[in-house]
Amino acid sequence: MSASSTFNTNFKQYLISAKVKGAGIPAGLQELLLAVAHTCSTLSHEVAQGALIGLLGSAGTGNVQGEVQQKLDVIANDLLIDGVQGCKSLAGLASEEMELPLPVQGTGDYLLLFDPLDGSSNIDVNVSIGTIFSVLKKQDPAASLQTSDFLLSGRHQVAAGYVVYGPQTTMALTLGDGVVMFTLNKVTGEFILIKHAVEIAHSTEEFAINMSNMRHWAEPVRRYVDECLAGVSGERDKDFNMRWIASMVADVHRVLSRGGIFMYPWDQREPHKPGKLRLMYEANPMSFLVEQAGGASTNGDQLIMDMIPTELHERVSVMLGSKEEIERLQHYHSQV
Ligand code: P6P
Repeated sequence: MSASSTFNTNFKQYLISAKVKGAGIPAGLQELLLAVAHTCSTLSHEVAQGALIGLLGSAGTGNVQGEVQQKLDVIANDLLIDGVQGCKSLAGLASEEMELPLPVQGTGDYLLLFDPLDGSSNIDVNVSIGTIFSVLKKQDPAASLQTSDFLLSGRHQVAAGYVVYGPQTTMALTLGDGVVMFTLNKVTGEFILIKHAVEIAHSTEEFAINMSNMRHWAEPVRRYVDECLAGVSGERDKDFNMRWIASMVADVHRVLSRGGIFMYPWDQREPHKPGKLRLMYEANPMSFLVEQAGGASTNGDQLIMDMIPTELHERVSVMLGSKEEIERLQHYHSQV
């Protein structure tokens, strides 16, 4: 039996048949998610061309985060805006690459937030990068779009996912009733269902963190990592492996695929900033996926999806993955 004959549900067929708490997926949400998926299929092709079509390197511009934009950052942002703004169900969108939200012509009440191309520092060295997206519902559909419409906790997400552009282009998605994965068939341009009911093992022997920042970490993180490094002769009675791809989408995809813990915690390099990663369009969608897969996600003091945002581009300390590891880290933070 050829591999392809065992996977024959495309993204549209999945959305039509999916049920969340017994109810079907609203047509407007299906429309929006199909538009995101179609755009990411196009983006996958662009990313794969790289230097061949002059897409590597800096765009020579900066974003609201004060970061140098890569050419593909700008292209990805423009493609996503063009790809979804025709969706009647969309009320507005927000992007890591734009200071303010963008009202759209749609008359619906969905709000789309995205990091169009996360991990862009890896673009020029051919390491996996990805698109992260989150969908909220505007609480007051009749009113004109305000930034405050987006400032909802992660518990309000109705959908979240990522597309990782790696050896395969794979999408992970949650609609609030588990996590599913699709791989892009690059011949047909369709995302094909490859995995139902993704689950993260509650314990792990693998951690992911940028070790070069060790001297800057807060004590609870230092204690957790030291115990991992002490291995079988230390507190944990087992040896650990370490990974760091420096592309959140790729690191989180590994955690969803084989367990583990991903950390980008607060550190004292910029003490006034709570962390490097952004709450609304990186931490919240990834936390939704991880919780739906049986894991947990914290900033050390509280679950990330319980956090009430105060600004669109706010940053957050992120520790997510296998539940027992997150509980251990939360316990260490509670002792400070
Ligand atoms: P560092 C990519 O730039 C990113 O925002 C995340 O995708 C990734 O986890 C992190 O930054 C990597 O940061 O400091 O290790 O380069």
